[in-house]
Amino acid sequence: MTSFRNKVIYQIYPKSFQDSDGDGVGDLRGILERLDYLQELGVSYLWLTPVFSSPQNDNGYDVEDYCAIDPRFGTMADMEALIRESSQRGMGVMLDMVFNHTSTAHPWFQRALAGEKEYENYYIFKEGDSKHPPTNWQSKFGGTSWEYVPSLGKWYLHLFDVTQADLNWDNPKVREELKKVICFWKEKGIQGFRFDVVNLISKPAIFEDDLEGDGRRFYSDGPHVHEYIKELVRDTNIAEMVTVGEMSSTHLEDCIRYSTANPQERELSMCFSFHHLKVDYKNGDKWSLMEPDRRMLKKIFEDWQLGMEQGNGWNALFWCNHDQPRIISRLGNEGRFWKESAKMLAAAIHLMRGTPYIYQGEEIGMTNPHYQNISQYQDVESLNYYRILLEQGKTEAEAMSVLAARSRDNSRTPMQWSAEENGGFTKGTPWIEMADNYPEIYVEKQIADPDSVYSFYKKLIKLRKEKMVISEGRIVFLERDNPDILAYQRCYEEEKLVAFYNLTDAETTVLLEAPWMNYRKLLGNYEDSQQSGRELGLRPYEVVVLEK
Ligand code: TEU
Repeated sequence: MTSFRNKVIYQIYPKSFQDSDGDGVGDLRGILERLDYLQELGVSYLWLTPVFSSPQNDNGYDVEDYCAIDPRFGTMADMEALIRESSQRGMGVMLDMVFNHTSTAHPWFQRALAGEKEYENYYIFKEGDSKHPPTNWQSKFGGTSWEYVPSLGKWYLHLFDVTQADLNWDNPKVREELKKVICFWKEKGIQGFRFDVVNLISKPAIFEDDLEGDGRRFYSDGPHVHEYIKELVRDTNIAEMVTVGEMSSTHLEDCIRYSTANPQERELSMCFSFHHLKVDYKNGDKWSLMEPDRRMLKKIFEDWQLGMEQGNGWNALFWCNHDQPRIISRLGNEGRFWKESAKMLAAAIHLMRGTPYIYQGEEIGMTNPHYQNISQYQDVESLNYYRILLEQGKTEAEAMSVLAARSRDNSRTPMQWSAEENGGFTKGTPWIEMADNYPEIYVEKQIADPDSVYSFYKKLIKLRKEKMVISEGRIVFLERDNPDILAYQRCYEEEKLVAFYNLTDAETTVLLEAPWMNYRKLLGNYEDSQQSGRELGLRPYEVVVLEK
């Protein structure tokens, strides 16, 4: 049940991983070609973002048929081969269940539009006049979260794109339909599930304006969310599988419940929360730039690590995914200390309490692409906000610099495999432009190099499998008032680790406690160590991990 604690999960964004047929879009056969690479890296599960039949307005998070593969990605036979071949290599495939909403192209929504009352009740339709949306709630992608349907005289709720209509989980028929989807994929041999924005599924009984915000406080960790997740897990019998919920604007107390190890209260294996990735949002606004607040970052790690440990919950540990800019470009250094910062940031989360996730390309230190032109961006959210930023009075250059830091496309550039044209991703034209540094940063170059970022990730994955202190140990934070150094101790019975991370590009020192003087160095990102007596010197972005 807790077998995921010593494993590492690898996230694949299929559209940008490997193209096998030259159409510029990655596909399932492309993933098949790269399974040996993933096995060699040592990861245990492959989470694929949605490959279901979809109009692709939100790159597959707008699902039209949960039980069919989109032809852009391949066929059901390809998916079956992927499940089989991954399993032969000791890896399980996890699929991404987008159950908060469907595409408006989904037959359920189409039947609702055609006037079938039964299907109208699959979604959240509200009466109202065409001029006034039912509430002032905002879509996560900008603008109102309601769309008016003249033929019905009603509005429907879409927390994301206008083509992503929110499902009505209060309707038991909807819950039954979604359980069938889980069972369908379980029978195919899927080993785990990621649930997209699953803490948004339960909407309040009364819909009212949010006078303090954009509406999220009414539906994030909503009234029946725990009940609905428990029911879904119980009725599909997936309690023993690896499951992770993506929790948007969530609370610690709820995440403890979502991921509790208590079998009577079983919901999911673990949670993604995002508070640690908002420490560079000015006033909490993703579209206002600010230098990262490291004090806040450390405080969030402390609260969530200790809180989840005390509450017997479990964190998903991650810096990167398909919605986040690359971490090196954000908290690390793309220039002189590229390699050091990539390794330091990797160790910082891989040695914490939780299950680490690697997002494709993170293991070779991929960076943001530095797009210069708005035509290079593809993402619906980026294009919406570009327009909104201009409407707010920003210049084009200002809006472009915000996108360069914040766009989801920063992580969606193709995987950099080799020195070939397009990094070996495709023989055609990539659907989205490569990052500018693809001729320098690529897999082939790093595989053979024991000092590479790739080799360091491989070591971290191996260490987690070998050492109970990493997978099971308690955590205690050190250097708590020092904004520049993240430091913690892990303890499991007699095993002990102490880890120091210089989060900055300036040299600094820490004072070792007497017992640590006899510890041996387990891991680092500089060849030698700078220790004299009790003083340990830390160079830019240096990590030092000592073991008893
Ligand atoms: O993301 C949910 C989500 O709220 C964010 O990460 C979102 O991208 C961000 O708040 C916008 O600023 C999930 C998926 O990971 C994402 O790709 C989908 O677009 C979204 O749900 C809708 O399904």
